[in-house]
Amino acid sequence: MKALMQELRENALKAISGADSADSLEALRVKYLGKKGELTAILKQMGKLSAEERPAMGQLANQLRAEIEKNIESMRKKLDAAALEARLELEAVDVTIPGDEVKLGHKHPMYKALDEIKDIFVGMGFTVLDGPEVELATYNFDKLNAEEGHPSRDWSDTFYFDKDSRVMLRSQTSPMQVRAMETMELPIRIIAPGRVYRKDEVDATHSPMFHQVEGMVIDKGVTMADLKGTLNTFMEELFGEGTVTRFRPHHFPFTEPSCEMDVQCHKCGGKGCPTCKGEGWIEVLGAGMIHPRVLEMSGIDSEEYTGWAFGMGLERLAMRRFKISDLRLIFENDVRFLEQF
Ligand code: 2NL
Repeated sequence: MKALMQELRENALKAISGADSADSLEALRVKYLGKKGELTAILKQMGKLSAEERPAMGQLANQLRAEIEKNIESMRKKLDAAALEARLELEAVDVTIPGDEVKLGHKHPMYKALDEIKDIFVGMGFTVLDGPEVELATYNFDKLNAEEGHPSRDWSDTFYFDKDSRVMLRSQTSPMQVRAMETMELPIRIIAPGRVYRKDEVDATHSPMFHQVEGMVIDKGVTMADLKGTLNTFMEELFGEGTVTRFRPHHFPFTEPSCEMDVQCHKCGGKGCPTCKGEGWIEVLGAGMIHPRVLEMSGIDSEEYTGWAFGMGLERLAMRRFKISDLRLIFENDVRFLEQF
């Protein structure tokens, strides 16, 4: 029996040291120490031994079991460590390798200018509106007091979708303001920025698609003084404190009286230079007191309420703000141009 156990020990320890996985290790444990394993088989022969021999043999068997278990356990630890090592190696990340460069874009200069404009008006309590670019002539012209035959309604100026000239690409963002007058509760303080379309040939100052920011205030007791005060504040916020402005009389069908607003040339301080084409002043927007008929057409009592409105071209403002010389640069989206802002 002793010889059998000796043989089992040698075989078992050799097999365990050669095991290559937790599974094969478990199989060896069953093979040698399991209920139907080799050690059990040997112990079954204990009956053949004399009473004096049995305790010593039993002790030997227990020692052998303990030794094999210890070997299995230490081999299991070795295999676990090796497996972990292998996984770590496989999943290793070299944090010193330079990363792939992520090319981040940024806002278009014109939309940067628009963000500044929105911030200024929101700061003065205005709400920013958004609306459709395909419009009804009713909202683009009729309700703005631009009656049939008005030059801006001409087919050579406006993109129509139908032969009756009722559906069109909006030529100004006023339709949104008309919808606001019809639906919003008074008083109203809004700006309406967005794309507008007119049949213009492309050159350094014209494009068939451009951007406008319109705005209006309607309340009881609103006067031309509010118009001038608000727009002066706006220009100072946008172009800096001390910006000098002036208002000249003008004509629009939807406002009465109407005016245009100029900003004194920042380059020459009003003396006249190439930037202001020798004028000393740069025209920045059109504005006026909303025509009573326009208020009435949208259901507002012009005896009780008055209001003022303005409209300005966003591209021209951005060109001035960022010293851009040609309108086409704004739309071509040449990265070499855009990267400068
Ligand atoms: C310009 C002039 C202007 C308005 C737009 C407006 C809108 C409504 C009622 C009354 Cl709903 N007026 N808008 C008023 C005055 C001038 O734009 O030169 N834009 C580039």
